[in-house]
Formats: sequence, C-alpha cells, structure tokens
Amino acid sequence: MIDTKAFYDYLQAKNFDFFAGVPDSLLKNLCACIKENSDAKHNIITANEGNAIALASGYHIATSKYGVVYMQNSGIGNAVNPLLSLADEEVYSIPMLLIVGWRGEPGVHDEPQHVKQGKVTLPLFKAMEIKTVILEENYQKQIDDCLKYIQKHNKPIALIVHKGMFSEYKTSKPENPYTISREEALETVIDTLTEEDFIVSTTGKTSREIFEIRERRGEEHSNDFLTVGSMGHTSSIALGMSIGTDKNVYCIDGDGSFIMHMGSFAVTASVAPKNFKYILINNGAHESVGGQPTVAFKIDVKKTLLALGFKNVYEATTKEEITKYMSSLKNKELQALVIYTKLGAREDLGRPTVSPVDNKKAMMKKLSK
Ligand SMILES: Cc1ncc(C[n+]2csc(CCOP(=O)(O)OP(=O)(O)O)c2C)c(N)n1
Repeated sequence: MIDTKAFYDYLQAKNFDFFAGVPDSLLKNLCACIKENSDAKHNIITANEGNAIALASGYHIATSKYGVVYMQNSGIGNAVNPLLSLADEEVYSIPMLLIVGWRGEPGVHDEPQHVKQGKVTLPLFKAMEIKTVILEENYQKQIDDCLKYIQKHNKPIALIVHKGMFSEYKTSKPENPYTISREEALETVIDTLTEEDFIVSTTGKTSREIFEIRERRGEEHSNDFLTVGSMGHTSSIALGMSIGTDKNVYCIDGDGSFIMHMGSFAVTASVAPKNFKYILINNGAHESVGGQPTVAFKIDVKKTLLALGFKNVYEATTKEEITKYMSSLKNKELQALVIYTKLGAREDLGRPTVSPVDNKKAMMKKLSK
C-alpha cells in the first residue's frame, strides 16, 4: 500500500503543484490528502472531468508547469473531448498527469455499471494514444518516468490506480449544519408517492438507499429507475420519460450530479411537461465517494433553479417540510424541491440486487400498462 501523504509530497517535490478533478471512491484518500494540503486555488474540485483537463491546460499555458487531473474511470467519457481536441499533441500539445481510479478492473468484483468501463479503460487510452502506467507501490521511479515522458512528448500520460492502493488519510469528518439524513429524506419523499408516481434517482448512495427503502417496505422496484452510472444525466433521463408518459416522474438528484451537467437544466426547464418534478438532495458534497465538497453551498441553488426556468422552488430541512412541499409539487409545472441533508450514510448500506436490465424491464412493463 502507498503512503498517501508521501505520494502527495513526492508529486509536490517534482513540481506537480496544481490539482483538478472529480473525486472517486478509489482515490478517496488521495483526494482527502490533496484537499487538506493544497490551497483552494491549487486543488479545484471541478463540475466534471472535462473541466479538469481544461483547467490543467490553462494552468500549464500560464505557468509552464504540469497539472495533475484526478478522476474515476467513469469520467473518461467527460474528459475525451478536451483530451483529444485541446491537450492532444496534434492540437495544443499540453502535458499533464492523469490519475485514474480503475473501477471494474477485470478480475476484481465490482458493480454492473463499472464492469464495461473497467474492461475498456486501457483500450480507451490506447485509442486516444495516451500512454498508461499502472501505479505500483514503488511509485517514485514511475513518477520520474511520467515526468520525463510528458516533458519530452508534451502530452498527457495516465497513471491507472488499482483498488486499495492508497493508505487511509485521516481528516476531520466533513460536516454541514443539517440534521436529517439523505435516507430519512428519501423515505419521507417515498411516503408521499403513489403507484402512479415514478422515480429516476441519481448515481451513488441515493439510488442504493431508495433500493433498500423499497426492500424494507416489501415494495417492488418497478417504479424506480436507479441511475447507477451516467452521473449528471439523471434529470435528462427523467425529462425523456416525462415526455413519454402521463405519469408523474420525480427526478431525485444530488448536488454533485446537478452541477456536473448543469447546462442541461436550461433545456430541461424550457421543455419539461407538467409531470416532470425535480427533487435535489443537497448535502454540499460528493458524499457517496468520500464527502469532498461541491460548490452547492457557495451558490444559491434556489435562485439558480429559478433562473434556469423553474416556476417554484421549495426548500426543506425537516421531514415535515418535505411532506408539506411534496404536495405543492403536484399538478403544477416546473416545480422543484431542494432538501438539505446532513452527510454520512449507514455503514451497512447494501447495493441493488436487481440488475440494471431487469430494473429497466420491470419499469417499462409497468409504464406500458
Ligand atoms: C462521470 C462520473 N464521475 C465521477 C463518478 C464517481 N461518483 C459516483 S457518485 C459521486 C458523487 C455524487 O455526488 P452527489 O450527486 O452530490 O450525491 P451524494 O453522493 O452527495 O449523495 C461521484 C463523484 C461517477 N460515477 N461518474
């Protein structure tokens, strides 16, 4: 196992002093260490992974230094465009070090949404003509070689990280002022829904909690579309569904997901039918992957949603308020509810035991009735 702080110090010693990226569960300890030891201008938690490539590019142009971009391999897709049309040697030729968490690595058990991404991670980089190096415990020479490579070729290189490579990096537990948990908020929302109401829920623990709530209540899962991957696209899936059915479609999003592709909301609000309902669980963090902050507490989310075209945006911090505002969402168009929740989740939170395809089939059957 790699001593996380020693790895960070080694990068700094090699003049890698600028970090940008989206947090990842496999890189949780490294992200925590970077956050604690770099100032806010030298560690930018970006809306999506493409932003991080662009930021590292801008930093290099201004300083001639090499940025470090961290991401989960799920984020490669978001990074492809700026990697190929900005940093690529045939365009602006911008060197940088990518650190990529390898979810779904072949031979290592992982969730369905990570299996294909894990299998194609190395081939994807190969297709982009980006050299990959698989991080080893004796990383010093690897970092030296990466540095030499990017200096020589003026292009990105990717360090691919297996599960469990970084030692625990202890920091104080992230906190916020709110008192209800995401799971309590979700259960309160579900209490107000009927068989005629459908859910499209976001990536991470939100969908896992919804699955477990249904299990606990002995209910079917066919009203819930669990967006296990595809972070940031939950609201667009819900929009498509709400156009295709008269049933109510409740998008249950997270603030990290909302911010990841916020541009889509301007379009969503311009076309959303009356049965599209938006619920944002705002805990100010990427809670599912280690609690790294998002900018959701730095912006006024209510005003943002209103500016994007929502007609009413309610805010709730208690179960009573959730119940009250859920009834306000009904029968009116462009209604949103922002629920503020504390951080953390149950230690024993499980994972969906119904496969994504079976989840989809059950929902399609129900919607076609
Ligand atoms: C494109 C992409 N980047 C990163 C991830 C890793 N990831 C999974 S859940 C998550 C955090 C989601 O944060 P938020 O939407 O605020 O929900 P919370 O976990 O706080 O409930 C991240 C970064 C991913 N799945 N996909």
